[in-house]
Amino acid sequence: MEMTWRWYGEGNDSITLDHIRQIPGVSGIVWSLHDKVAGEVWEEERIKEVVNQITSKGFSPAVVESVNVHDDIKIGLPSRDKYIDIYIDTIKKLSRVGVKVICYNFMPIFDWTRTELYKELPDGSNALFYEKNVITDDPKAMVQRILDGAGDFTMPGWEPERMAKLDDLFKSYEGITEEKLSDNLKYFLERIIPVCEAYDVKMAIHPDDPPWSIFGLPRIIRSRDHIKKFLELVDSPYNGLTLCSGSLGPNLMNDMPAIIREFHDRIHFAHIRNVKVFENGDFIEVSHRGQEGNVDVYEVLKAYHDNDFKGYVRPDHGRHLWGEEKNCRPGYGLYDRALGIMYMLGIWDSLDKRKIGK
Ligand code: DNO
Repeated sequence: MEMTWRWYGEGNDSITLDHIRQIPGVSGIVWSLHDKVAGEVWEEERIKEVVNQITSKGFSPAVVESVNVHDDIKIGLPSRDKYIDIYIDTIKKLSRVGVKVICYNFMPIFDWTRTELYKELPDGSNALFYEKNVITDDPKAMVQRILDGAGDFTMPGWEPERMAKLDDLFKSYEGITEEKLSDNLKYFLERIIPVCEAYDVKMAIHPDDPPWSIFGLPRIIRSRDHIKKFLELVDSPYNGLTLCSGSLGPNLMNDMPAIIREFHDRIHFAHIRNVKVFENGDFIEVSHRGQEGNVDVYEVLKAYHDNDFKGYVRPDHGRHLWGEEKNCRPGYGLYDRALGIMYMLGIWDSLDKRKIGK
């Protein structure tokens, strides 16, 4: 596996590339042009500028997270073709600078959703929390909560300009069932995957987070069966997965190691995160150590290791430690993600040694 770190870019992240260089084992930076909204053109100079920053510090720029998909593509409007053309243009440009994997999602309107960004844990740290009862029929109250909580940082998928048009967005999704959303995803994939094959860029869809429908919106990547159906929409290795243990994990029916063993050859990017699920279905993000939550991170890594996984991995969200929440993106502090890397590499190294009989 190739260990990576998600970095939001110069001036847009409290963590610098020099900080990241000091975390053992990180070979790649997961990046994006974070000011681009879905459907916007990515200019070559902007791409090169960020790639040069990354490579000048000795990192690989092979993974982009995300190139966001315009709502018109998800809804299936006639204007989708124009946005798919722009997406294809971006795939080609990214291929030319050495990008191998593009992470994206196909969640209507919202990206990942939490009800509290800084919920205190018993040890005094705090983390992202999801309280089922807070998700009511009123998405606007939810949006306000998230935007207030995020402070100066814009959360991916929760950009204030998009959120201002919430009523229109909800209206345009009326009548979009799971089946229609899946057809629209197929349409998108049928156009882009041949380009990905020609340009050697693998697409890696991110699962729905949380793995159930919210505000009545359809969600189609949230279980083993959904993944199987998704991979069959276009049966090419270039149509693959970002397998996120923390997104699928809150549904305890999702057996992560089993999903990895079944689909490992289509997983191009692994997000590894642990969540603790409470009896009432609420959940909180906890440290990567398996015992602290419901995701058995050892078994997750073993499933990858047994299958000789060569893809990219990143510690997904972490808790906020030692007061860093005052100055970091929610879920994207330095310390807990670095600790998570050391835990994961510790497991991986010992699995390596065992394999060669040491
Ligand atoms: C959460 C991330 C997601 C992910 C998108 C992919 O922190 O894992 O926001 O980047 O869903 O498009």
